Amino acid sequence: MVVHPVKLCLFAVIIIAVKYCHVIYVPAEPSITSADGETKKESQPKENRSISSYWGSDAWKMCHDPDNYFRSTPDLYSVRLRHFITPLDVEIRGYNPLAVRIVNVIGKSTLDRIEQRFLEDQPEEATVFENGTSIVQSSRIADTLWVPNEDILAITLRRRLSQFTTINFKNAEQPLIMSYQPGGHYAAHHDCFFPPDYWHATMGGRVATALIIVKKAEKGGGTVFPNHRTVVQPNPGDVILWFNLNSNGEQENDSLHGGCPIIKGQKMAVSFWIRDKYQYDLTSPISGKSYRMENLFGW
Ligand SMILES: O=C(O)CCC(=O)C(=O)O
Repeated sequence: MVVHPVKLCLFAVIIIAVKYCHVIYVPAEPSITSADGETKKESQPKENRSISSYWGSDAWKMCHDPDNYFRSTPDLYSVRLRHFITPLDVEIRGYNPLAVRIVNVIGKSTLDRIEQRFLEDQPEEATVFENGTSIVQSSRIADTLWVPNEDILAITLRRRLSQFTTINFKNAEQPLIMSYQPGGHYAAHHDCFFPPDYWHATMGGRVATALIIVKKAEKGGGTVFPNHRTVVQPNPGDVILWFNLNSNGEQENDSLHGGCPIIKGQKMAVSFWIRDKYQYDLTSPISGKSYRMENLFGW
């Protein structure tokens, strides 16, 4: 059989194209829009710095010796809420501003749903907000997944958190699931933005942060509050909640906090950054003062 030379050429072109198509087809670098409304490139080169260089030596030391700081017995409260049968166990880690650990308030089936969602979806490299844009930087190493506010999982979590605090979780950013592996961390930082971010005008500043613990690392991975001189080593189902702003909307400097480096195992948590507009049930302490337990729990 004689094959026509034109057909032969065509056939050869197809074979080469199929074999090397990954060279010919270069997809555009994907971009995503983060919660702060900024568009960022997904892959950016990371700078070559050790993670310890992002930490103050004090906080670094605390992260690596958490028991020493955990032992500094926190005040324990048993908070009785009218609509709850059993009281809540609340451990106070700082008063000015308030930083608490609320013990075992998220059920196992909800934690499983969060983890499942993270595994099934497409997490991204974590970013930090700097000079008005979100960038990938080694001061924060984690994989993250935003859950849209209208998603049933976000609705379930907001509803649950609203049951035991006076905070209006409807005026929070969409929840962010974070997974830290060994070497992962989030260096000490403040959660509010100066200058204000994209959402400030409509939602207000980040008055408080609620962190749901989904999985606990085997070693490392506590949440450190260097100025409160405490490292919280929570368990799955716990919520750590702290205030970033005072009642005048000014930054609480001692709300400085970070996710300690993971030495072994995996940590998974969900962050809710709560904005200060429409917080009608969160009564304010007198002007310029820190929020207190009675504001948070509505006594
Ligand atoms: O993972 C942690 O322990 C800290 C998380 C954190 O810093 C944040 O949500 O702002």
